[in-house]
Amino acid sequence: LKKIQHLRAAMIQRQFELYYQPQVPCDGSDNYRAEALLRWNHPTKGLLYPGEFLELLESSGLIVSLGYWIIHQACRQIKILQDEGLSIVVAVNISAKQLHHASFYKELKKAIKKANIAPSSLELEITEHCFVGEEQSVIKLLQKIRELGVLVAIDDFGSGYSSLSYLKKLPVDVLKIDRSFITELPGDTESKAIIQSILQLAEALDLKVVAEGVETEQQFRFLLDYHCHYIQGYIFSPAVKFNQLAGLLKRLK
Ligand code: G
Ligand code: G
Ligand code: MN
Ligand code: NA
Repeated sequence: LKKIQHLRAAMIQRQFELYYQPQVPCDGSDNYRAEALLRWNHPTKGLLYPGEFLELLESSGLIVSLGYWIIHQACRQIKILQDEGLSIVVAVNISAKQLHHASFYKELKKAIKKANIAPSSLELEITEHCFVGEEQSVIKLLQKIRELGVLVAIDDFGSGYSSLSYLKKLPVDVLKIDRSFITELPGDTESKAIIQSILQLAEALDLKVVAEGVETEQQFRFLLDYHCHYIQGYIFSPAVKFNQLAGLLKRLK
């Protein structure tokens, strides 16, 4: 309970911050992309990662209101980058609780309008947990979100129960290959086969693929050889503060 109060106080005192990790296009184009990742500037413990507080944010329900701040903040920061002449897509993680909240669509629309950005510069990363028990309503919601022009990505793809048939029904634009498969490259035959099939499937369904957690030259090579679209990982950069992002993206191009 005390911990929940700390979280609430942290929100009020604006101790949360969005960091950004580049997703580098494999074709050398300037289609810049980045994933927004939440950080907590704790007054005594220093910089905290979601692993230390996300579960409590979710179980307490605080993720809903903080989540709206996250979306608004990402939209404002997209606008700043666009005003600097950078065309970028920013992906924001959305928990099941946020997506299922009654005002989600309305708030999303409001954030985009208020920041005055193109809806297509925002992407929502959802996981398969979002569909559990709510499949039809979530599909309808995602359809509306995509009609607005916002992009939708499936995060941690391949790690859950996603069967291939369900992809047919899902209104999505991007698959993010789960990091566990990338980690096992290049040695692991099964991981290789799974990544190859995800890339083939994506091509057939006209989806883009982001590989995350890419750390080594060999992993990068493999993904290039099999025509992955975007690479995210420490091989290029960890998530950085917003004010470092534009310079970083230009250097990485
Ligand atoms: O860098 P990393 O430790 O930031 O992030 C760990 C996990 O925390 C990510 O896999 C992601 O699912 C989750 N996460 C990070 N930022 C956010 C956020 O802004 N909102 C939500 N709902 N989850 C986030
Ligand atoms: O939401 P999601 O699980 O996609 O968030 C990405 C997570 O992966 C974040 O915690 C981020 O810090 C982490 N990450 C990003 N790139 C790498 C990497 O190259 N190696 C490892 N170990 N983690 C990474
Ligand atoms: Mn993610
Ligand atoms: Na992920």
